[in-house]
Amino acid sequence: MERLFSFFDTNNDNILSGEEDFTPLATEIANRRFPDDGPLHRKLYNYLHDTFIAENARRDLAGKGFVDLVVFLHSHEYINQMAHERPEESKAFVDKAAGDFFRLLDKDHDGWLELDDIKIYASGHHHDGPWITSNFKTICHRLGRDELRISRAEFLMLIWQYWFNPDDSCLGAHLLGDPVKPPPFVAADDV
Ligand SMILES: [Ca+2]
Ligand SMILES: [Ca+2]
Repeated sequence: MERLFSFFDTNNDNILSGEEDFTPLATEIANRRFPDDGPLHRKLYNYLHDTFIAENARRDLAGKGFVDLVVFLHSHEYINQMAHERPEESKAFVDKAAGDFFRLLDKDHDGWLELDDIKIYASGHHHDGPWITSNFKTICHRLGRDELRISRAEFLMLIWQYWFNPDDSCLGAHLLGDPVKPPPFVAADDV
């Protein structure tokens, strides 16, 4: 869950704020996905912005207008507990929460995400860098595939690990890692 917090904290000030983290995030992802600034750009921006703001408001239990790590962890206690005690239920939760993102990122709607799709997502969060390519290659290789692409089910499995598996050697930790400290890939059979 700490990994997810720092992923959302795009300006690295240890708080999640609608204005400082989520508005720029929605703008960046929409700009990268639809550089022509047409109606689809506006539609995507509105969807991302409203989703991010609503989620952050839900976490902000004390109504402070921002969310720090303590509040973030507290507001995710239930789903974190679910992930460890009722993994099937928590996978259904991730399917619902991240399934729409898969559809948005899969720009040719062929059911696969390719390297460029992942780059749009990661760079929108300011988690950019050449390590994205090398990590994605390793992930595809570990999934037993020569082509650089992942399916919806694989994306959701990796996102589940990214959110809930605190082990930095798990495959999902490398999908959208930290640009400052890219997680080292150690040999681990975790898929
Ligand atoms: Ca922040
Ligand atoms: Ca695709």
